[in-house]
Amino acid sequence: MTTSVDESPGRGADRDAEGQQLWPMGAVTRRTGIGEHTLRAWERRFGFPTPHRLESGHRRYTAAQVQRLLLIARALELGYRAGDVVPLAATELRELLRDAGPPPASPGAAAEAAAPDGVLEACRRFDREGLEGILRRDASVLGTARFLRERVAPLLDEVGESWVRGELEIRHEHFFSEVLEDHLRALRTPLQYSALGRPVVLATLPDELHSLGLQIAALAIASGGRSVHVLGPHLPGVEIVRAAEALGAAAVGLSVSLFAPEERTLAAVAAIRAELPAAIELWVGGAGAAKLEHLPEGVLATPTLDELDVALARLER
Ligand code: B12
Repeated sequence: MTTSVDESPGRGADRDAEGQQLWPMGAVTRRTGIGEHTLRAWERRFGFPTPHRLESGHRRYTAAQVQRLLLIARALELGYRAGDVVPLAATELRELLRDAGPPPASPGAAAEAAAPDGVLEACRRFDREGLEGILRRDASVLGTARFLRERVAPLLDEVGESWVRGELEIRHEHFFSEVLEDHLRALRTPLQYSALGRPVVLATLPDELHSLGLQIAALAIASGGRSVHVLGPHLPGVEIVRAAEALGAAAVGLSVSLFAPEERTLAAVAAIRAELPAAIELWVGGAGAAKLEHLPEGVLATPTLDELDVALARLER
């Protein structure tokens, strides 16, 4: 893990009074691997990180806070406990990381640290049972919201980066994606029966094969009690519109990955918005949505699950 903030926070980037760029929570989570729930818990418990708040209530973090969080993440990887390292200043953390070796890890910390390795190893061995076991345990220990934010999202980043580093092959990534999709579907199915309200319809645009975002968003929506229909990946805009009309949808949600070309995505989104009845909202989520500048009018960017929660709460009213 690097310890410098060298990425742009992307769309939704605001500036503080000094003109310093501020990071939305989803971007901080992706950059540091620290879950949104954990960030909020540390804020309450340790007073760090205390973000700027937008009028909407959304949190925005400074580059210095992100930098310190990266150091904390590194210390946690080494087995330090949150209570010992979150309150430390960046200089103290740097000293700790430079001078000290890993402390004897507590059993809890060891289990936390072992999780990504266990998953990667299970993928390399095509060990479906082992992988399902890890996912089942994490989902039941953490509950759906935390499982999605603190396990699934960091694991996908880890799998993607392992592939880039050549530590996992494409066959392993496919294997992981399939097992994860099955698991997310299995968690959602029982919730579908009690879900209420006009549904949210989820799909990806043509040539976008990253469908896990749909399953993640669908589970988040169903666990909030709202009905949801997943139409799957690689769907022409006109088909999405017709399905949304037929289903009496409250909203259409598109999942856009980092792979999606911006111009083509914006054109496709604009075409769908133009065709879609005004009463049906159009949301664009996923890491690729965070990069899109100038979304057409009437289209809402929901790049993170927190933003999805806000959009869902608004639908209720
Ligand atoms: C799994 C995966 C695949 C799988 C997808 C399987 C599947 N069934 O989905 C497979 C193997 C098919 C695949 C293929 C490819 N992939 Co790929 N893939 C990934 C990986 C590891 C995870 C993607 C993912 O699902 N992320 C999780 C998403 C869902 O998280 P998120 O976007 O942040 O979304 C969050 C929220 O916004 C919310 N959300 C998501 N969608 C929506 C929608 C709505 C409406 C809402 C409200 C919320 C919401 O859910 C998430 C919660 O955390 C990423 C690495 C990564 N870290 O993303 C690479 C990655 C996206 N792939 C990449 C590439 C290059 C490819 C290929 C071109 C590889 C190749 N040479 O063939 C192809 C392209 C295929 C295509 N045409 O689309 C690159 C893209 C880089 C770039 N900038 O272009 C990445 C980033 C890997 C990397 N590090 O380089 N990939």
